[in-house]
Amino acid sequence: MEKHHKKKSILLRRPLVSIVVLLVVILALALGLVFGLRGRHQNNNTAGSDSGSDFAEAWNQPAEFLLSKNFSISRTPTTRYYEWTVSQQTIAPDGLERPMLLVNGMFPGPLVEANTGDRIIVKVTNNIVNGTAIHWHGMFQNGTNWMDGTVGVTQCPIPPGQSFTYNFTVPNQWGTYWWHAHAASQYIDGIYGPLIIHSPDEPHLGRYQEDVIMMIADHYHIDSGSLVTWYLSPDSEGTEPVPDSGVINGRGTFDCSGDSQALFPSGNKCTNGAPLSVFNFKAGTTYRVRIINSGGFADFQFSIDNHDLTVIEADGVDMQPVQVQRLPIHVAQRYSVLVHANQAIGNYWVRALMNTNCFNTPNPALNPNIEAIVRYEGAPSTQTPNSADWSSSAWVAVCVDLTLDMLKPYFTVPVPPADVSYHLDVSFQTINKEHINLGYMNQTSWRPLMNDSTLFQSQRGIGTFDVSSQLVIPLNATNGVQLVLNNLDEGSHPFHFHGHVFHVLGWGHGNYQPGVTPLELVNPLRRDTITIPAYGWTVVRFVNDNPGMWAMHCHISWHSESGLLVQFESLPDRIKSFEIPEEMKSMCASSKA
Ligand SMILES: *[C@@H]1O[C@H](CO)[C@@H](O)[C@H](O)[C@H]1NC(C)=O
Ligand SMILES: *[C@@H]1O[C@H](CO)[C@@H](O)[C@H](O)[C@H]1NC(C)=O
Ligand SMILES: *[C@@H]1O[C@H](CO)[C@@H](O)[C@H](O)[C@H]1NC(C)=O
Ligand SMILES: *[C@@H]1O[C@H](CO)[C@@H](O)[C@H](O)[C@H]1NC(C)=O
Ligand SMILES: *[C@@H]1O[C@H](CO)[C@@H](O)[C@H](O)[C@H]1NC(C)=O
Ligand SMILES: *[C@@H]1O[C@H](CO)[C@@H](O)[C@H](O)[C@H]1NC(C)=O
Ligand SMILES: *[C@@H]1O[C@H](CO)[C@@H](O)[C@H](O)[C@H]1NC(C)=O
Ligand SMILES: [Cu+2]
Repeated sequence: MEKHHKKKSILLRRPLVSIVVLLVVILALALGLVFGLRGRHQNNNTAGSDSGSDFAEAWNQPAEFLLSKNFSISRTPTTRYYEWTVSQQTIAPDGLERPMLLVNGMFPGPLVEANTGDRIIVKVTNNIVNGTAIHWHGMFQNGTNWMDGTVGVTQCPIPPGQSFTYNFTVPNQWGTYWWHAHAASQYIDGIYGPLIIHSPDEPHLGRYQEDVIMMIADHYHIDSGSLVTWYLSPDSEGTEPVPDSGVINGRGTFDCSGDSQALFPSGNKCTNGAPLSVFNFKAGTTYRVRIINSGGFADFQFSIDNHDLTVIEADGVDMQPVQVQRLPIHVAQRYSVLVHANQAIGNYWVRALMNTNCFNTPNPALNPNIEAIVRYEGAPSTQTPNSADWSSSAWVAVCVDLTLDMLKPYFTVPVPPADVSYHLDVSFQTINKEHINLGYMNQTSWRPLMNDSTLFQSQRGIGTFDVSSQLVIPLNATNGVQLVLNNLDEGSHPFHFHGHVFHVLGWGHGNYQPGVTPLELVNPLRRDTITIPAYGWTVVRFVNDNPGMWAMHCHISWHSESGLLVQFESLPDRIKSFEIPEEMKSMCASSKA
């Protein structure tokens, strides 16, 4: 196996054979759609489109994303019960129709809202053709690792036609989270939504009057399965699929004439002038805006014209307030910002500008300026904003997070010692024979087990895992763990750790030089998703006190699909005594290897 670095062409080459393969896949999908879904376009949700052709009248801002002030923030635990059905439906989020995978017909999917201490129960019925699973992004799942919803790691997929009930508590965290499918690249096709945990103990509770969610995401006109097939073929030469557009709370707008120039023209029905999301603001009110990057690939720079943003939370961790005008947010990260409606009555652009510098090929169809509208009460509802983008605030051309000195946690938590330390390299390598570019954590490129999970294997005590596809690091003792992550690749990677928050001691460009680069050991940033810079490094620590099999992976969907995932087997002795519901084992029996 000869390995060399990811090869990238300036312009994407698309040999005819690649297009033919893709068209065949799309055709197969379209046939499935015709037979499976015709006449099922109807849906009665506020956030969906009632039919592909009439999107304009059907789209409404999901009302529930303006978090109800009627929600009682309380210390009295209760159970929040949800029933969800995952199905394929054709909608046109940006004006172009395409089949999507949706929960209860909604895009984004339903809000999960609870208090710290509550139990969350979600019965998920799978009505799509493939197995699925739902991950509760950022939840510690302490003592319920098997509810983490990660195919091949903590469960087998929920088979088509079957249901599975997730059931977990949230004893010691609050803030802005989200949920999404963790089976193949399915969340890119629409299976995601917000997960908000409140608490009377939130330090910034008294600083705002209203609470609103903005889920920003890149959007593709071709189903993700076809895009992954292409990406993991020699034709892509390691170039990721670049989005066609983007959405804020499920809405965007696309110039239909661009479809024929797209990297992958869809040929689908398209209507110009799809409406954008509108956020109604009242002058004088302070809003907590919860920004969630629920996309698959793109890093965004978020801003609201004329309005400063005061960051107060990152990935569920309260921050000391810090003011910015432009906020970089990578895939799977979340921020809460305070926005004071202190400007003249009017309409203002909300901008989520995709950082196209971080794509390695352009998509001629893409307008990277993804927008929504803040509309003050009393402003004309027909007017397009004529507000101007911040000129004073620097645009950062590389995809990196806010610097560590800007993100200081509100509550200090002692940094665990480096009782054990692991070094992991992130790279892409081409397998010579097949000319396929795969992601590697050290020398392992992850492939999900489909009829088993590493959690179940650990419980059965199989001893060793298949190192060709599963890099599992056992962590036997309840102590501090340090990870040195070196990125040998030319792209940045937003790494997410299930079940934990990282203490981020430092990051930088080039190779990490122990002892040369000082690490932050007093109240460093804590969060669950960190961006490792291109050809850069990050040093993190965490406490190994949460038993289970935990994935740590790049959240760029194309990259996790290509293998950038490592697993930590925390406290294997405790895993042995997990009482995992029998029905989870039976889901393995009915899934294909
Ligand atoms: C909140 O409560 C008020 C008064 O009880 C009621 O009028 C309103 O409809 C409620 N809003 C929501 C979103 O439930
Ligand atoms: C959820 O889990 C709790 C604790 O194990 C259990 O008592 C309860 O019956 C479960 N509920 C459902 C609907 O599975
Ligand atoms: C189902 O899975 C196959 C294999 O991964 C994939 O090619 C296909 O696109 C998936 N279909 C849907 C509707 O997600
Ligand atoms: C990963 O590879 C590096 C470099 O070869 C090595 O030092 C390190 O121990 C490996 N890490 C693990 C967890 O195996
Ligand atoms: C963890 O425990 C296993 C089984 O007891 C043992 O084989 C392994 O060497 C231990 N690893 C460490 C790093 O202590
Ligand atoms: C998990 O629970 C154990 C006690 O059961 C506790 O010691 C530990 O701090 C918890 N960890 C997290 C991340 O919640
Ligand atoms: C998964 O499938 C393979 C091949 O059919 C089989 O050998 C293995 O026992 C299965 N694993 C489980 C846990 O059922
Ligand atoms: Cu990545």
